[in-house]
Order: sequence, then structure tokens, then C-alpha cells
Amino acid sequence: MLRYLTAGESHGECLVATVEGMPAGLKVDVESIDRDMELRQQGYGRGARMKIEKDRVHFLSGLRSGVTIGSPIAIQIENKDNTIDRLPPVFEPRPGHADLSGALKYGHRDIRSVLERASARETAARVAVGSLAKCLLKEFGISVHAYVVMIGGIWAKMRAVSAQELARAIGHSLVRCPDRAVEKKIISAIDKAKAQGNTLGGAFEIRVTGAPVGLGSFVQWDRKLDGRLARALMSVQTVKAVEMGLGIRSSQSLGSESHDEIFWTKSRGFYRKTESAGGIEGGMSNGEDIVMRAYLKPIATLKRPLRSVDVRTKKPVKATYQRSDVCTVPAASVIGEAVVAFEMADALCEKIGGDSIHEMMRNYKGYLKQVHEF
Ligand code: EPS
Repeated sequence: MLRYLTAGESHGECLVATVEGMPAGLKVDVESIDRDMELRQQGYGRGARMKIEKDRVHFLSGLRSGVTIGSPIAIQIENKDNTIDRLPPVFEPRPGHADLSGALKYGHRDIRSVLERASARETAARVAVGSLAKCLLKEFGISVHAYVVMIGGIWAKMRAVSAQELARAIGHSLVRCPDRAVEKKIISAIDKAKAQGNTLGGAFEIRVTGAPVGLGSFVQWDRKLDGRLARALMSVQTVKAVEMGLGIRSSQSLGSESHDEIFWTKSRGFYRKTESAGGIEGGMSNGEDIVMRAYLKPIATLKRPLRSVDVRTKKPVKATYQRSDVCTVPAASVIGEAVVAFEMADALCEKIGGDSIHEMMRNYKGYLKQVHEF
């Protein structure tokens, strides 16, 4: 089993993550992890904090000469803005943020003790962990790509392209959207929201390629792969809905239009020509691409704040504002990619087991042979 925890406050000393269960013998591509860290900081619509930070991973344990040894891996990310003890208290909760429920739950009169941990800065640690998981997936030919499909109600037109082409298109986009034609419209929508002191949400899609059939299981609710992926995505700050495949459209269609018919050829084995299920049936990967979408609300910190109540005086006030991003959908897609990569790596470890890459690879080849000879 692969598992991880993160710790750290937005303006504390640093963020840390501990990962357990990573097999021995995995060469960790620190450069690619740092590239993901950098990507999480980017995207049109990011705010002033991202100009201060330069997120990079520092491995504290679990590696020797850049290779995993099977022991827990600890990762640290420095906070340059580590002013937590000098920052003013906050008494005006933001509608849509963790502020009020967190303050009531933990008995914090000063909301800063909530917002410091609830902040999406925590996702830097999750990207580090997910990007590490991508190194493992890569060994088995599995890749995960996330890209923006909508911001502020402006939808991209998606067409089927190869994973490499997709990665190239996203790399060239300021909003990580493969449809260059809508990019300008999205950018002016972000500019408009910014000028109005507002924020924008949106949606991103994630595509996993190369996953073998049979990850996850139908036999118990908490082993279902779609449930695990949805939980991971839903736990990302601002995500308010998750869709597997064409889940929403299917709910409005006939059964005959909603399912992916099954075909077989000697070279491909079993396959589907459509993607309604998003590559998961009965809580298991079916060997096709896994496709899902996450929908994000606009972030809750508004320059033109909404109405709130002072937690001390109970009098009406405007919600707190110090600084904020206007749109974090491109950054959230990087985070979504990371959390999905981690769940896929966990499901892979569960299926083929092993304490070392060598052992996992042997099991993997045996399993693929079994599937091929079915
Ligand atoms: C973030 C750091 C935060 C915010 C943002 C995400 O920095 P600060 O609070 O110092 O400006 O930019 O946090 C939120 C969107 C939020 O709701 O808390 C980061 O590193 O991603």
C-alpha cells in the first residue's frame, strides 16, 4: 500500500510530505518533479504570492544517490513567505472558505489558525508526492495528463490527439488549455474578473494512458478505482464536482447510447471504440484511457469581498481580503494530475505488489501475459 500525509501552513516555515510504500530501486527524476512544482505556480490569473515563492523539492529521506531504498520518503518545500507569527489575526470569515466552520470546529477565535492550513498552498506538497508517483508510473508505461477544458463558462473544443501532442499543446498555453482558439477569450475573461475584483472557476480533464485492465476492484466499496480517484480529486481545494467519463451525459441518455461496446482483435485483445465509461467499469480499469473531469468553484478570497459577520462582535462586516489569485484552474489541473497519479500508483502497487521495482516488473509482465492469453 502506498500512502502519504502532508504538513505545513501557508506562511509557516515549510511544507512537508511523507510517502510510504514506494518500492526500492526507483530512480527519482527530481528535475521532472521540480518542473511540476513550477507548473503548479503558473497559469494566467495567479496572484502575488507566486512571485515570492520558488517551489522546489528537497528530499530528506528515502533515497540514496537519487534512487529509492524502500524506506519512507520525506520531502520538504520551503516557504519564502514564512511570516506566520507576524501576520495579523483575522476575524471576518470568507464565504466559501474553511474560515467559519474551521474556527467553530477548533474553537479558534483568530481565523488565521484555520486559513493557514486550509490554504491551497498545501497542494504544493501534494504535487511533489504525485509527481514522485508519476516516476513510478512511467516505469510501467502509464502517463497522466491534465488540461483545462473550461474557465468561467468558456469551453474548449476537444479533439482526439496523442498524449504527446496533448502535452505539447498544454505546454504552450498560458491557461493549460489545448484549444488555442479559446485561450484568448479565457484570458480576457480572467482580466475582466480581475478588474472587477472577482474570481473565476472552471473545469479540467485528466487522461490516464497505458493503465492495464483490472486496477481497483468490484468486490468491496472502498477498493473501487473510480471512488478512490473521485475522492482524491474532490479533496483538492475548490473542487466541487467530479465526473467519470461521460457520466453527466450518460445520466440523460438511453442505456443503448451510454455503454462502450466490446470488440476483440488478436493484436489488441479486448477493446472499446468509445469512452462513455471513462475507462472504468465496475470500479476497475478496463484497459482503455481513464478519463475524468473535475469542476472548480471560483476561489473564495475576493478583492470585492462578500458580506460576512465579525466572529467577535457578531456585527455585519465585509469578508477578509489581503491578496488573492483571480483564477487557479490551470494550477488546479496540475494538482489534479498529481493526486490522480498517486491513486493510480497506489492501485498499481496493490495489483502487482512487490517491494522493489524489479519484483513489480516481474509481476507486471506475468499479469500482462495472463491477460493476453485469456
Ligand atoms: C497558494 C498560496 C496562497 C494563495 C492561494 C494558493 O498564498 P497567500 O495566501 O499567501 O496569498 O495564493 O491560496 C488560496 C487560493 C486559498 O484559498 O487559500 C499556493 O501556493 O497555491
